[in-house]
Amino acid sequence: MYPPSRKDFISLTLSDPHSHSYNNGKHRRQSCWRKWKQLSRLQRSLILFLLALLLIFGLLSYPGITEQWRGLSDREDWLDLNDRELKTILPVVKSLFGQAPGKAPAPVAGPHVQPALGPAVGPEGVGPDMGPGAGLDVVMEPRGPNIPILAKPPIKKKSFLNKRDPPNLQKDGNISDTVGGEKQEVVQDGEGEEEDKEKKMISWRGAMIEADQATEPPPSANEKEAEAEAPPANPDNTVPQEVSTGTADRLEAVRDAFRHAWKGYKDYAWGHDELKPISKSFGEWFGLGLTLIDSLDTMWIMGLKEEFAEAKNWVEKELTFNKNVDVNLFETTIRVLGGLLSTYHLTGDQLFLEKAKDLGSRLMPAFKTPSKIPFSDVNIGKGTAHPPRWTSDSTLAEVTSIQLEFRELSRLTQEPQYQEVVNEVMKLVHKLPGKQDGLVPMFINTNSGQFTHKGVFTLGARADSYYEYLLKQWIQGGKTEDELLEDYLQAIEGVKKHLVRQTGPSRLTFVGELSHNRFNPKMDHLVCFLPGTLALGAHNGLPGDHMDLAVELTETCHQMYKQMETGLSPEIVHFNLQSSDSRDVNVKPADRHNLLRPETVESLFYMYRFTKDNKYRDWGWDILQSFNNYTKVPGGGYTSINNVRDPVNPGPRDKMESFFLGETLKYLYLLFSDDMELLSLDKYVFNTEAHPVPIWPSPPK
Ligand code: DMJ
Repeated sequence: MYPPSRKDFISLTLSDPHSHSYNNGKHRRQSCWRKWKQLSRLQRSLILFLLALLLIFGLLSYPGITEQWRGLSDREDWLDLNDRELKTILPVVKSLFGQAPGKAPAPVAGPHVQPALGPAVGPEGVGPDMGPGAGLDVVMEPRGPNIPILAKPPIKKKSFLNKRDPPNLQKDGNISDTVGGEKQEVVQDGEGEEEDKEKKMISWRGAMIEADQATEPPPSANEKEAEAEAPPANPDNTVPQEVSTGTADRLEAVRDAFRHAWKGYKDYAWGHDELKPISKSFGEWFGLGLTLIDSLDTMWIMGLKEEFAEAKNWVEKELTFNKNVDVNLFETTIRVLGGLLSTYHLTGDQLFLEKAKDLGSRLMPAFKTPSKIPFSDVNIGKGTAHPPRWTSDSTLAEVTSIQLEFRELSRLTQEPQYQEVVNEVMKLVHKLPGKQDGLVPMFINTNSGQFTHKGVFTLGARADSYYEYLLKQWIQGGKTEDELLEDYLQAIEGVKKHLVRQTGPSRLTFVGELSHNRFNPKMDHLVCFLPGTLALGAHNGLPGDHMDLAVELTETCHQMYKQMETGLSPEIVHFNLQSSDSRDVNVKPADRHNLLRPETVESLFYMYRFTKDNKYRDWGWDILQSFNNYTKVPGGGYTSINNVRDPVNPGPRDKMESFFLGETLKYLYLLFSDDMELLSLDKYVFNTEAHPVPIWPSPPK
C-alpha cells in the first residue's frame, strides 16, 4: 500500500521508522506488538475506535454500494470502469474523512480507445464489387483492453416537418411524416424524458453494443466453443424492440443514423471519397468526394437542409472534374453522375446539371474502343481510357449498368451522343452468342466485343445489375423498347430454370450459380437486389410468378441477416441442399464480412411499397438496429465489419462505403415513410446506386 501523499489524511505509521528491512513474518509480528505496547492507552483507544468506526461504515454502506453500482449501470454513460469504481467509493470515503482522497480524475467525455492501427491504407484501386474477397484490404482492428462506455449521441428531436420547404418533387406536399394521415410533429419534451429515451451504448472495439446486452464479460474460449454447439440463445436474433415504434420514430431513427454517419464524414473525411471511421481519417478512390455526392439526394429526401446546403457549397466551390485521375466508368457513373442527376431533379438547381454535363462529357472517351464496348477506366483530366492492366476485358455488369444515367443526360441536354453510346452496348449484348437462356457471362472483350469466360453464370458480382437495368431501362423509356423487355423476361426464365433452388432443411428459395453446367449453391448478398427488381417488374405488368419468386427470395435475404449472430448478413452464403443438414445457411470464414450493403433493404422497400405488408418494415427495422449495435462507431460514422458471426468482436474494417449513405439509409428511410408519393415508383426509377431519375413522359400520340 502506498502512503497517501497529501497532508489532509490521518496517517498512522505502525512500522519502525528506522527499520526498513522486514526479513521474516515473525520479526514483523513481534515488532508490531512491541510498538503497540509502547503506545499510550489514549492512542490505543483512538486507534481501536477508528477501526471500529471503519468497520461499521463498511457494513452499513455495503448495500448502498451495490445499489449505486446497479444504478450507475443504468444511468451513467460517460465514465469508464475505473471512473465508475471511483465514483462509487467516493461518497463512502467522503463520509469517513470529510473529503476526497486526492483529486479524482475528471470523467473523460470522449472515446478512450486509441486504436493501435496498422499503416494507413493508401488509395484503393479495388472497389467493393470487384469480386469475392475484394476490399479485404488491411484490417484495422483496434487493440487494447479499454472498453469505454459512451453515451449514444443525443437524439436530436429537430423536426423538419414544419420547417422544410417541400422539394420540387413533392408538389402535393409529398414529404411528410404522416401518421394516420395527419402531419405529426415530434414533440419537444423535457430533458429528463429525452435522457430516459437514450439507449446506453458501449463501444466494443469500434462497434456499439447496447449496454444491457453488454453487461456480461466476453466469453472465454471454452465458453465460446460450448456456445457454438448449443442452440442460439436468441434463435430469432430479434433485437429487443421499443414497446411501440411508430413510423415517425423509425424515420427519426434513420435520420439519426444518417446524421451520425455524416458527422464522421464531415469531421474526418470532408470532401474525400470515403470515411475511415476507426482511424478517423479518409480513403481516396477517385478523389471526387464520392460519399458527399452519393449522399446529396438522401439528405434532400430526409429534409436535412443544413447538411445539404453545406454539401452543395462544396460541390459549387470545390468539386472539379478537371483533374488527372483514372476513374472507373461504372462506379463514377452510378455514384457521381447518378447522384448529380437525381439531385438536379429533386432540387431543380442547375448547378447539379452543369456538373453532370461536365462529368458525362469527360467519361465519353471510355467508349472509343474497337468494339464500342467501353473500357473500364477513364482519365477524366486527360481524356484517355484503358482497360484494367491485366486484361482487355470489361465486366459485363459495368458496361450494361450505366445506361439509365447516360440516357437521362441526353434527354436533359438534348445532346444525343450519351444515349447513343450506351444504347449501342445494349444492342451488341442483345445479339451476342454465349448466353444460356438469357443468362450472360461475366466478362466481355473490348476488342472483339465477344463474351469471355463463358459458361459461368451468376446474379451476383459482375453480372447483377445487367438484369436490373434491362427492366429499369424499359420502365424509364415508357415501356416501349421491346428488346430490353425480351432480354429481361428471357433472363428471368433462365434464372428460374438454372439458378433457383430450395434448401433442404427449411425449403428456403435461393439463387445459386452455374459453372459449366455445375450448380453451386452460393449466393452473394448482392443478389438480394433481385426480389425488389422482380417485384418492380410485376408491378409494371410482368408475370405474377415474378412476384411469387420475389416474396420467397425476400424471405431468404431476411434469413441471411436473421440467422447470423449479429443480425447482419455476410457477403456470401452457401445454402444446404441436403435435408439431413440442420442448417440452411453456411458461411465460409473468408465470406463473413459485411460492407453495409443496401440490397436487402432495397428489396424490403420495394416489397413494402407493393404489398404494404408490415413484416418488411419490421425486418428493415431489425437490420437498422443491428447496424447500430455492431457497426456504429463512437464519434461518428459506421464501419464495415469482418465477422457477422462474432457479436463480441465483429472486427471493424475501418471503412464506411459511400453507398451506406447513398443507398442503405435512403432505402430504410423510404421503407419507413408512409408517403407513397415520396419518389413514387410510377414516376421514378432508381439507378443501381439508389439515385432516382424520372420515368420519361410518353411521347404524344
Ligand atoms: C452499389 O455500388 C451498387 O448498388 C451496385 O450496383 C452494387 N454494389 C454497391 C452496393 O452493394
